[in-house]
Amino acid sequence: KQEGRPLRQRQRLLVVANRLPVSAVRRGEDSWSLDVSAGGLVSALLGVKEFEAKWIGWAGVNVPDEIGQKALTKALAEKRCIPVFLDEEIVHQYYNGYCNNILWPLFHYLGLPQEDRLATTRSFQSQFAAYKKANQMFADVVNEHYKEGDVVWCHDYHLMFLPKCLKDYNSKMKVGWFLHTPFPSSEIHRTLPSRSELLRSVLAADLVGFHTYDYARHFVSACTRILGLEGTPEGVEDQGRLTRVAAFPIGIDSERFIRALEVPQVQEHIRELKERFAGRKVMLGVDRLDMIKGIPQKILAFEKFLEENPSWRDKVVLLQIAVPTRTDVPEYQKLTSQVHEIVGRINGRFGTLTAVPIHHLDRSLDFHALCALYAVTDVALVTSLRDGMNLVSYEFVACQDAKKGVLILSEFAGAAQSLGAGAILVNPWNITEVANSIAQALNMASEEREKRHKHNFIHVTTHTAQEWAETFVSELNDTVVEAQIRTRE
Ligand code: ADQ
Repeated sequence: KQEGRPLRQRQRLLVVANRLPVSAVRRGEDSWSLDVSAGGLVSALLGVKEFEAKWIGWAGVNVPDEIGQKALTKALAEKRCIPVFLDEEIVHQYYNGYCNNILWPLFHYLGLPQEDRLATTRSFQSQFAAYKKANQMFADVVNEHYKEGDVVWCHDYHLMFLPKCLKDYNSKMKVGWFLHTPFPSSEIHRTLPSRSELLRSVLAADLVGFHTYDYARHFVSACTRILGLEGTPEGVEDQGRLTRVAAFPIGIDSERFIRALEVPQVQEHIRELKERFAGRKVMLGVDRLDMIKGIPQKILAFEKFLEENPSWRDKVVLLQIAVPTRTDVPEYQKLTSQVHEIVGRINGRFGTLTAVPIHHLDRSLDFHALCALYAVTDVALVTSLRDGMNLVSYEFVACQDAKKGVLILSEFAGAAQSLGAGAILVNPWNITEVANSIAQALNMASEEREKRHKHNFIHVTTHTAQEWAETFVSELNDTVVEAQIRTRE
């Protein structure tokens, strides 16, 4: 990665993502209440001070009437957000269908949907058509608000068709695209019926970014093998035009977590949790309830650990906080019941009248409660089957400077490449290996814990979300400037 050169003052950055960072609730015909989420991406982009960032995306609600749309647009403008209105049918076909049922599992090596092949093939075509239509609707809104000199940063697998739509409008628009998931091996990507069209569209961007060098390499291989283009150390070349491809590993706003630990409310939570679990080691899992997170595998590994280590049975507790997502997709409903069944069985098997080994919560926790949990944890268990990066592992490390707990981390999470030296890396499919790692983590001597924690803490506090955003945007600016110089020459 290049060192960021000084950025121009107050250039506008249009951030385009499927979802806006707000939840909108309708209070009346023309009134809305908005709740701005304080996730990593939001704080990362607020941190890029040289830019005036505006968000463009879907507000997550269906607003069929003009009065409602106008009122929501006005309310969002105060939060520097611009809505894209998608109707229910488009959301069903584009978001639940093509994005979450096709691209998401494919990019995480879970393959294309296999049941009822014919129906899938038919719906595949209509879902891809809806995907392109939705991307065009995003492009229309970007184009309407774009001013010369703006930089446009498109996010994630929902918007792979967007770079092409934008360049069709205006070839001089500076367009970057970043993928938050893994990009799979080209052998996986080539099973996708729309493989070439999506690759070509992404290549229309000036800069294409991934979390890890491996994902970037897979993308370049897909372009060379499937499209027959030339891969260079800089990216992909097509008829003299270079699309720069590089790795930009994301981070978190670590200061926000570290500061939170000083808040009286968080300290009170910490005291309560310590009291509640006194005499027991606390193990923690925090995940969206998604098949990629390997939650059943994690719980089965914990069961195996209890089976093989009877002396630990009343001395350790696993807290699994799993926030439900995509609840209208049947596979996610099945996963919820599967997890409940396994947890019930294990608690029945190893629980006593006064204590159970697993506390499983199907919900999200507020920021302060989450920080307190991270702080009291002895061992965090991140066992994703695949994960673009995994920010939970970063958040845990940021909150552990006092305790110096152990991170068990899947080797298939992007974070394994940055936190691997401090964590215990595991293959989440190997239940015995994960069970042994739990024993290793719980028995680890304090000097080793300190050494491992220090390594990871330095990484998490220096490779922040803000640095990630600045580097990407600065490199995007440079790429386009270079392209313009080439044209002038
Ligand atoms: P996600 O798949 O959502 O993100 P992750 O990176 O772990 O995964 O981020 C999840 C966020 O949600 C974290 O900030 C976490 O604190 C929060 N969260 C999860 N469960 C929660 C709960 N029960 N209660 C409260 N908060 C909860 C996608 C990719 C990742 C990539 C990120 C960023 O799948 O691989 O790291 O984008 O690029």
